[in-house]
Amino acid sequence: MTGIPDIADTVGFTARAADIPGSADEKLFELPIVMPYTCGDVNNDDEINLLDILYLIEAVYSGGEAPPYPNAADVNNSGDLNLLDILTLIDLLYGDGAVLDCP
Ligand SMILES: [Ca+2]
Ligand SMILES: [Ca+2]
Repeated sequence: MTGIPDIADTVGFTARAADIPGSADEKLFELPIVMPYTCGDVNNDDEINLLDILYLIEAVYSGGEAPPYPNAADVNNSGDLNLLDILTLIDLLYGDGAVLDCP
């Protein structure tokens, strides 16, 4: 198996082993996929704070560098990064405490 997962999930696969005399056995394995980012941690420094909001503003409006894990910045799970993600982060940190929903 190869590739880079873009969603957290569980991947199942069956491994089969056989020997020359003809004996064979197989076993099902499940591999949990854990995403390497924290939702809302736009700059991937293990904290969610004002720097994440500023990073996202720079990326969305000033041609700044894209977030290391764009899905971590898509906090409303809309498929793109825009003002709504920025406002959601502001609400999380300084408002009523928005619930983040990343892909
Ligand atoms: Ca951060
Ligand atoms: Ca979004």
